[in-house]
Amino acid sequence: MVSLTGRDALIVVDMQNDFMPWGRLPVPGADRIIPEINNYCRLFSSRGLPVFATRDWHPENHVSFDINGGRWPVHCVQWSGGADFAEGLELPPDTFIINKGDRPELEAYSGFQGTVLNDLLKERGVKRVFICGVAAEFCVKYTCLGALNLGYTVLVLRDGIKGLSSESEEEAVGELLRSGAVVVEESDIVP
Ligand code: VGL
Ligand code: ZN
Repeated sequence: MVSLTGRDALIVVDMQNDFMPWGRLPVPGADRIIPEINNYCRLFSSRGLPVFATRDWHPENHVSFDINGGRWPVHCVQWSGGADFAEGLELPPDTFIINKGDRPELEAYSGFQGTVLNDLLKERGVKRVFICGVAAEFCVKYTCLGALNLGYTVLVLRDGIKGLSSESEEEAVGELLRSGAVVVEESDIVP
């Protein structure tokens, strides 16, 4: 069991329309974790704990797009509907929004890469981060590894992540466990 403390924060990774089944880079079943993530948002927010939401925020000429020689279909283009937070996602009004991948020449899977996320967490005295979102093998995994490298205790919310396939999702969770993350689900958290 895990009890929430004043040094905890929630990080919601890339819950945007383009990663939903109706989007341009769909993560199968990503919409099914929306209710769970809404629960986590309510839980943290009702305790006065900060909620951060990362957002893939690419310019049209981004290096990760297939049309520009990269490996992904065009997705999460700045200011497009696909880059909006997923329909049905209920982020608290005071959520800190962290844009990433906004430079044409740089891929940024981690929410810490090229952002002020670490500074904001430090300012708030956060020591432990609870991480959920998509895609488990990419932005969730690299955000978790980034947090571990920066010295945070990382709790992966197992019922709040979704991968491109269940096999690679499981693999990502295994890698995070071996890297020192803790894996929990909602019933493990004492509110
Ligand atoms: C992501 C592929 C490309 C992610 C972002 O959010 O996991 N995956 N850009
Ligand atoms: Zn991207």
